[in-house]
Order: sequence, then C-alpha cells, then structure tokens
Amino acid sequence: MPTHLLDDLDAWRKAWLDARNDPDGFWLRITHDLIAWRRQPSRGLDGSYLTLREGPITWFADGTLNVTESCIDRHAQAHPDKVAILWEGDEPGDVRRITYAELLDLTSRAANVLLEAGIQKGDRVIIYMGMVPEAAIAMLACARIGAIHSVVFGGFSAEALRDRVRDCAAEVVITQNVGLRGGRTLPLKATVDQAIQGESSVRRVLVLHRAPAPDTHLHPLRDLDWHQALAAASPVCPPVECAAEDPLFILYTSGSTGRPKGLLHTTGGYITYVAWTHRQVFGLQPDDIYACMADVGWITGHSYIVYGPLANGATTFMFESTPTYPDAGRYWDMVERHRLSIFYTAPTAIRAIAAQGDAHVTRYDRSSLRVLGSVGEPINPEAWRWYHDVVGEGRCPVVDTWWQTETGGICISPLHGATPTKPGAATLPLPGIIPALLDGDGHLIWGPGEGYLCLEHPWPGQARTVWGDHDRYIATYFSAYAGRYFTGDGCRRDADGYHWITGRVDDVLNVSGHRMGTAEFESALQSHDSVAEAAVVGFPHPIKGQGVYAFVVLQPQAETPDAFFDDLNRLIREHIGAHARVDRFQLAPALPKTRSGKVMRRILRKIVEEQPEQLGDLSTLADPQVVQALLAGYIPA
Ligand code: 7RM
Repeated sequence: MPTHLLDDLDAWRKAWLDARNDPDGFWLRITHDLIAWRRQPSRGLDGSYLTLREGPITWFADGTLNVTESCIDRHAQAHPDKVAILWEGDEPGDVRRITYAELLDLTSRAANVLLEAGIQKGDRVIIYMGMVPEAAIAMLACARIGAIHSVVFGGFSAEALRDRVRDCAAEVVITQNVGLRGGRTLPLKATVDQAIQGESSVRRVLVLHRAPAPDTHLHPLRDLDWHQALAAASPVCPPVECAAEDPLFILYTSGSTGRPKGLLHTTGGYITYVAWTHRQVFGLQPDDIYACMADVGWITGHSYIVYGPLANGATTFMFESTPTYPDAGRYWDMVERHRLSIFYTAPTAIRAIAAQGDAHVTRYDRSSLRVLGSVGEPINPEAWRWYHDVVGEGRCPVVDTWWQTETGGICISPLHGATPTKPGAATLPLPGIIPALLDGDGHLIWGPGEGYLCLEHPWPGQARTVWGDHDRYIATYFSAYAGRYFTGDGCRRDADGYHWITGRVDDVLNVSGHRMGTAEFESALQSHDSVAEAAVVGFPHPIKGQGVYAFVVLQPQAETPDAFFDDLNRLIREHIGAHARVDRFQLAPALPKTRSGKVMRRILRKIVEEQPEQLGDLSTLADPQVVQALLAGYIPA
C-alpha cells in the first residue's frame, strides 16, 4: 500500500528512495490509491526541466478526472453527514457546519449559476472574498465545470485587483458585499466596482451578502445576489470530465521583478500532490478536526484548507478572523471549543501571540491537539520552542513545512512525529523532492553547507507555467541553474542532512508571511511626483519576520511636507493593498549603484541589517561616497 502513513525515519527513507528510483511508478501508485479518476492514467511524467522550451512538463497526461469528485462526491456518498467545512466567523461562537452532502448541493448550485452566466470550461473566474465557506464553494464550483479560478486575497487594492482581472481576462468576479475581519468591515464589493469600472472583460459579478451594509449597490444588469441565484439553481450539476493537465487555477504571486506572476496549477498532479502531502505530513486520522489558519487568497489556503483536506475526506476548519480578535487567546479558545486536533499556522502569528503572554494559551484546554504545523517563513528556534512547549505542552510534534506557491504543496518538512525535529529546521525532503544546494558559481554543495536551494526533478504538484507567459516561467525559475528549479531561497544543510531555510536570496519580501516584491513597493513610491528614485529592502523584525525599509531619493527642489511619508504609504496602499506598508523611511541623497546603473541592494541590505562591517567590495560602485551618506542617515528602529 503506497498510501499507508510513513511513521518512522526508515519508512521515510524507503519511500524517498522509491520515489527517486522510480518516480513514475511511485506517483502512479499514489494517485491510483488517493484520487477518483474517470480514466486511470498510465503515464507518469513527460518532459523535463531541459525541454521546457518545447512546452510544460506533464503528469498523468492520459488520465481524466474532475477534482470535485475526489473532494466532494465520493465523500458525500460514503459519509454524507460528516462535516466537510467547519467555519467560525469573526465573532467568537458564530459557527457553521457544512456536511459533505451539503457541500455537494451548494457546489453544484454555484456551478450551475456559473454555467448560466455563460462560463465554460477554460474560462477565468476571479474570487475576491474573505474567509467564508462560500469562497471554498466558489473555487469548487469552478473546478466542477472546468473553469479556472483565480483567488485574489481580500486585502488587495482595486488597482491590484484590476491588474489581475486584466491579466487573465476574467469574465466573472465572485465577491461579498462586505468582509468582516477583527471587528472591522472591508468594502469588498465597492473595491470590485472600482477595479472593473470602465472597459472590462467582466460580464457578471456574483455578490454574497455577508452582513448588512447600507450602501452596497447591485448593478441591475451585471450583478447577481449569491443566495438568490443559488436558491433558484438546480442542486445537480454533473462534473465536467477534465484532462489531467487541464488548468485548475491561477494564483498570482510576487517575484523579484515587475508585476506579479500568475502561476498556473493543473488538475491531476496538483490534487494528487496536495492530498498525499496533507495526509503524510500531518499523519491524518479519520476523526481529526484539521485547522489551517491561512487565507484562501494564498496558496496555503488553496492546498491545505480546501483541496488537500477535502480530497482526503477530512473536516477542514475555516476561520474568518485574526489571531488577536477579540484577544490573543482566540486560537486556543477555538481549539478548546471545537476540539481541533491538527493546528497549522504561521510563525508571525505564533510570535505575536507569544508576546502577549502564556496565560492566553494556558487558560484553554488544548488536550485535543495532536500535531502542530508552521508555514510561510522561517520559524526562529525561540518561537518554535514556545509553540512546542507552551501550546503543545511538549506532547505534539511541530512540523515546519517549507514550500511555495510554485511548488503547489509541502516539499521539505518533518512527518507528524515520524521525523525527529530540531527547533527551526524544516528537516528532510518529502519523497519525490530532491533538494540541491548550489554555490554562487553554480557548483553543487555536497554534504553539510549553505547555498542556493534548487530542486532537481519534477513532482506532480509543481506549477506548470506562468499564465500567458511561458518564457517568463522559464527565465524566472530555470535559467539560473540549467536543469534545476531555482526556489529563490537560501538554505543550510547540517551534518544530519537536515535543511534550515535561511530566507529569500532575491528581492522578495516576506512580511508577516505575506509575500511581496520590492519592485511593487518601488513602483508605488516612484509614482509620487516628489520621488526621483526609491529602493526597498527588508529588515529583521521581531514579530513580522521582516519589516519594510525604504530609501527615497527626492526630485531636485521637492518639498517634504509633514505628512509626506503618510502620503507615500497611502500610495502603496492604493497600488498594492492594506497589507503593504513601509515601516521606516530614509531620505537619501542617492542610491548606491554600479557604473552600469544597477542599484546594489546587497549594500542596502547590510545597512538595514546593521552589519556595516560586511558591506563587502565597494570598488564597483559608481560613487563609493554614497555609502557613507546612507550609513550616516540610517534610521534605527
Ligand atoms: C507556502 C508559502 C514562499 C516563500 C518561500 C520561503 C518562505 C515558506 C517556509 C518558508 C522558511 C518555511 N508560499 N517560506 N515556508 N521559509 N521555512 N517553513 O508560504 O509562495 O507565499 O511563499 O515563503 O521564502 O520561498 S509563498
């Protein structure tokens, strides 16, 4: 049985070697066991990282399926009354339970509404919602009819939303009149109206009425009320048969340059990978109440709130609010009330709660907890220990799961107690994942050492391309090291072969687990009339992981009124969203540049990391004096 739980290091080693020696056989056995195929695939991988110019790699190319049959129908048949989605709203105790039978009904109705709106297989649908069950239902409804969803995190601004609608030419947007989070109201529908105003590919907007809000306006010819439309729709919608490589979703993510990229995930490989990793990493049991605190706007929400857990027939918890509303005990209050057994969150939340004192944790009963997970950024050993010792009472294994939007699912992580852990280490690669560390010259580092993290061989969950720009996909991920996927992360391997992720080595910021590009900040700052140039770098932040530091060069004779920096942050909020903000601004006479005009961020990074002794070689700078001026003007925290 290829899908039995790997429950010690020997089992992990054997599976890892199996997957390396015979990847096709390994993954075909797993997908055969875990996924409901219409036509079973006979092929594993086709293509390689060296043949990407001829087209994307494929997995299971001759199989056909619809992921909603794996995620809903078969469970609705086997255990219709099992809770599929357990939801808690912004206010503690505001709870909904949606069984697998109900999930089938709701998903089918929503799929029929999309069909009536003219959506066909391959069309794009944007989902701009908060953490409500309807967000998951909307995703599944798209999958049911073969439409491609693109969830846009509800914190993004109208401008960021417009960019994404345009990039994928979405025809329908699904949203809420308002979102609720931490006692506050977010004008989601008004933001959609702003984003699609003027010429737009969007023909229909489906609006969930989340809470009374006096001024939400429904456009009579364009907008539909979610509840009314679903009530009128048929509860039966036969799933569309899809090829394994038909697109499932696009998810936009920030890179080191330019605009966010729409990473494309496909059907058969993705569902196989997320189902299997969810089961193995958390050691899933039939009666688990599994809770992941991410937002469906990010990949963690896609893979480990919606697709992975539902494919496994689990009860998945969805949470609308924040870890500190109404107070820092909220998570553990919910653990006690819902008897959550697997709990998966981000280091930034762990640090924020730990800073409020242990009493917020210890006053609640956590005996239901079995496994604790961490994701999104490196977890510092201190936060790891607090999570393990205080939250988990030293009983629950902590799985520190490293992965990315691009990887689709978890790649490097301990397995549910099978892997001995070390505080701060993502430990060992999952079967099918072959990490390689490279030095600056592109040479492989064998044994212990530190370098750039690459992955060697394709796995089924990997993103296949960038929507509309396959060349950008190849250039971004496969050109630094031929034949290898470059992750953008640095990594150290210790003498036990354990992996310690050191963070991004490119110009991607990770603030409170939110991935943002320095280029997006810089273009927002540069749109201000008084700004000539700007460079943004991350600095170490005790709670957020990274904070944002901006060096700003003014136009000659520009004035800087009192509210200048507030104005700049307002611009950033308009261009990116409410989750983006510069923490510290420094006015600079110039930026450190090479003679060819490239900003040397390495130097800026060393300044904000307060390591001026490590500035390195400055001889290639056009004007080495600039560095002294920047050091003198540094704004300490
Ligand atoms: C899942 C997710 C990806 C980036 C990645 C890393 C960082 C994620 C960990 C981590 C250290 C971890 N996808 N990252 N998990 N760093 N340890 N366990 O977050 O596309 O939004 O971000 O996040 O830098 O490249 S993401």
